[in-house]
Formats: sequence, structure tokens, C-alpha cells
Amino acid sequence: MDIRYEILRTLRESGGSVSGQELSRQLGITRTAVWKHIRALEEEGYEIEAVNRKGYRLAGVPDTIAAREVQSRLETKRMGKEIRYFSTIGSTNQYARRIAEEGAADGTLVIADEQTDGRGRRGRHWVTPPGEAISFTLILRPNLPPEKISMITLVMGLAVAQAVQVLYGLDAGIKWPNDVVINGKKLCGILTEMSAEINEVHYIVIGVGINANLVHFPEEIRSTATSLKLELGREVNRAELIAAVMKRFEKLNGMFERRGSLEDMADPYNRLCVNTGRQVRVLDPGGEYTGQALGIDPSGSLLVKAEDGTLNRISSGEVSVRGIYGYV
Ligand code: BT5
Repeated sequence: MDIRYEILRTLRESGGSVSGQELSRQLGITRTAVWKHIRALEEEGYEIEAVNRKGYRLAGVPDTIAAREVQSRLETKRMGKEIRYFSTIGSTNQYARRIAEEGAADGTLVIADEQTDGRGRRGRHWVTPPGEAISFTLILRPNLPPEKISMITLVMGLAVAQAVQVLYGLDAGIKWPNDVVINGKKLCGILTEMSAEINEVHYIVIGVGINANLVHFPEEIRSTATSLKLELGREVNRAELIAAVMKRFEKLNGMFERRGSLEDMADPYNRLCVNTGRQVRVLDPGGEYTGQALGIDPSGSLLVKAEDGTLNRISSGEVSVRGIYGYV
């Protein structure tokens, strides 16, 4: 048991103050030990007020995504039950794949404050400066056939978009299949990778990068990227957002795994999908064409009505879809 984590959780859940005596009873340690842990938490940047005779109150938390801060906010059973945190790492997806190979448990969450080699799809680069971005990777061992795994990216996209809407009231949308956008600019990218045989999935890693408090983007993405701070005009607490995404994802993923399809969430997905009803250009290896996106079906494919009237189902990975009007 991590005592400091238990202290934080107790103070946070009480919403007010908790006496040293109560903490010492609950945790089975002396009051002096409680006091020492409180001091150590203060050194980590937590503001803990000593309220006369009443006890301790959590008055301020640092904007950190270190394991303890995220863990004490999680309200999940499966997602994030084990957390590995790094202040800097190459890529959380790459690390997650390595520990998954070595047997890391289902639900393990890898979080990094900075990535020096963050990855997008097809080896593209993902920008993750320290202290500002959110990057994490979730390891799952789902009991699903390999051909269903690409749907998980959509489930995560919906979880991120909903969490952003609920926490900040921002109009977040989803650009099929793997981006969360605000005002036509990219806020979040998702990269799902899997290790599988023909009939069996060994593990999957779902990597999520969210531009939380970034303000300065490199030249090449300045016109296409945005952040929560830029949209809101204030900083957001990154740990709070990670916990909210985990909670939403656990619920939505439960629905997905029970059904084996996106049937229960196609409607909410399509309401948030910025492609729905829009003209898109489909970059099909067999020939490019334009059409109108109608939204996803329960398998996660995007339905596109081509100009000649034919209805095509596009599954993620096979083709990329670009809006004719700018980034979205
Ligand atoms: C993605 O790829 O959008 C998936 C990104 C996944 C990143 C997470 S972070 C945690 C985990 N660990 C990793 O190493 N990766 C995952 P894609 O659709 O290929 O988009 C990549 C493109 O987005 C780049 O080529 C840039 O144009 C743009 N881009 C790069 N960094 C960005 C950022 N921070 N915000 C917005 N756009 C960005």
C-alpha cells in the first residue's frame, strides 16, 4: 500500500479536513508517521493546510501526472490498476509494448511527462514537450478477435471527446478514425497497436496524446493543432483529465466488449464525428474519389456515398480520408 497515495485519496474524498488521529487509525500508522508523510507530500508540491484541531485539508495540488496523483483520482476497476510513470521517455507506446511482451497485466497504464520520440501512425512524429502535454498508453488483453481491435481506437476517441466536453464544456469532435478536434484543429491523436496471431490477440496498446497546456507548436503544425489551454484561455489539470478519460473509456469499452461491436455507441459517435454529413475525399489505393460521409456503422467503418451514388464502407487503416475543406 502506498501510504501517501492513501492520504491524498482520503483528503480528496472527504472534501474537507480529516484529523491526524483519523488518518492514523485508517492507515494503521502513528500520528508522527502521518505528519512525516504530509511533509513529504508538501515537498512534492501539494498544499496541505493544517486546520487547528480539525486536522489536514488538501488546499492545492501540483499539475503533475505522476503516478500517485493520477492514481488517487482514478475511479476505475480495470483501467490504470497499475501505473508506470516516467518524467521522460522515448515513446510510451514503445515502452508499453516491451513490458506487455514481458507479461505486464491487463489495465496497466504507462504515463510520461515528456516523450523524446513520440510516434504517430506510419512512423510519423508526435510532439510531446515536458510539463504541458499528456501522453499515456494503456495495455489491454481483450478477449476479442484481431479484426475487431481497430474499433478500440474509436472507443478511445469517443472517451476523450466526451471527457473534454464534460470537464471543460468545449465543443470537441472526432475526425474519423483517430483524432479529437476542436474548431477544426487537432487536439488529440490516438495510436493503437497490437500483437496477435490469426485468431488470438496477445495484447494491444492504446496510445493517447492530448495537447493539454501547450501554447507554442512547431511551425509545421501551428495551423492544424490546438490545445485545451489555447481554447479555454487557462491551464487544465492533466491528472484530472487522464482520470476522466479512463473512467469514460472503461464504461464505453465494457459496452464494446460485451457486444463485440460499436452498436451501442454508433449514435453518440456520429453526433460527435465531424465528418458526418460532410464532403470527403477518399484516398483509396484503387483510385481517389469524393463523396459524402454518412457516419460510422456498428463495425466502425465510415460509410461514404460516392458521387455516382454507390455506398462504400471504409475501414480504418485501408484508406485515409481528408476533408476537402482544410484539415477537418
Ligand atoms: C496520431 O498519428 O495522431 C497518433 C498520435 C499518438 C500519440 C501518442 S502519445 C502517447 C503514445 N506514445 C506514442 O509514441 N504515441 C502515442 P497521426 O494521425 O499519424 O498524426 C501524426 C501527425 O500529427 C504528425 O505528422 C503531425 O503533422 C501532427 N502532430 C504531431 N504532433 C502533434 C501534436 N502534439 N498536436 C497536433 N498535431 C500533431
